[in-house]
Amino acid sequence: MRRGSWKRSRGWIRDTLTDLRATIRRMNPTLASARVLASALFALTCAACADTTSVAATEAAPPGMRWIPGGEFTMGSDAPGANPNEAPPHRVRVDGFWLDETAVTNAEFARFVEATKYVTVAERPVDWEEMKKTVAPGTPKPSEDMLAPGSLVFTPTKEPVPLDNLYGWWRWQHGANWRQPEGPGSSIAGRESHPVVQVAWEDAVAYAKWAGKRLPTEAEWEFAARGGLEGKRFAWGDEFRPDGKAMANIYTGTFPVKDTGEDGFAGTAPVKSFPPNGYGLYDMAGNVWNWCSDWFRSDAHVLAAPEGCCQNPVGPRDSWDATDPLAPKRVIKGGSFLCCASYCESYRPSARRGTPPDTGSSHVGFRCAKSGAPQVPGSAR
Ligand SMILES: [Ca+2]
Repeated sequence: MRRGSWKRSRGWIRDTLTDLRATIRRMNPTLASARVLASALFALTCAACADTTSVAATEAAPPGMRWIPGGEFTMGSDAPGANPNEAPPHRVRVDGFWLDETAVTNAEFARFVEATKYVTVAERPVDWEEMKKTVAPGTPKPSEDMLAPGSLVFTPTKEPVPLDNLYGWWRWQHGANWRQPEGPGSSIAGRESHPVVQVAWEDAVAYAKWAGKRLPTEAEWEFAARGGLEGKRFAWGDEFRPDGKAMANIYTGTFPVKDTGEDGFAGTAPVKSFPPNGYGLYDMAGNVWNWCSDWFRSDAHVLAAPEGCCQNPVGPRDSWDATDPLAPKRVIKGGSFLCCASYCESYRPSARRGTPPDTGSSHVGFRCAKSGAPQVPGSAR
């Protein structure tokens, strides 16, 4: 992966602020200081812009990708149960594009790392001499232990807890990364065909560039997730379990105490474990969230709707989350194995969430898109 000096500097700033934020979060659970740092990070990054990696119109079907024909659709939802950030629904058009039929797997990510020696955000050590240049003068150096790399790991609670505090079931785990998603002692052995997790947005972008691809926009992702259906609650229709059949890997049981695995899996599932949608895409609902290229704004649809039908929207120019206004976030879509109707029904195509781009976790992965055209229209279907 080649990176220019400016991008290298920006990436370094993001990395160091990421780790410092995690450190301060440990020292100050209120997260107040972390939000100050997040605000600084926001000032150092530019407005969202689509990476328009493209292919010639005559290029053969990329392996493992599906041609999404494009068209006009209703993005978002105000149906019962939809979150406020999904409204109002509004018309959007997207051009045809290629999309990975599955999330990027551990095996695929391992090939990328082997070829490039890439080190993910969660694996990088913190260089205090560099970091302190980006924080307020006089900021004391955290202890070496606090500066250790790590990531967020889902941890079941011993008993039911109020569902309004996600820190009840997420913990910062030193040593957690894509190779050992639950921290030291865990591994991806036997999970080669599972989606890679513990990847930050920056890691996903790096993989995509290496693969000659890009992340999908939120509009592309939602269009693709709908599988050619219009206005349906789920990627396959309006009934969650048609004929009693599990269609997605979600959380079954009492969240976040016990995942019963009633749908066949507690935790991530191998890709292609559930039926594909109308475009031949797997796991566009559940299993792992997918990073998108857009900045996240909780009012993005409110801002977009009055503009009329938008062609290939790339999302807002900046990030804003009404519930966490100082932390910049990127869009994630699709929900995960941790979603359930009692907590968040985010395996609906319109569901959306923002996540800090420097933050990986054990239920967020990604898949890649590619602009262009099929070799023969319809041949990839
Ligand atoms: Ca499950």
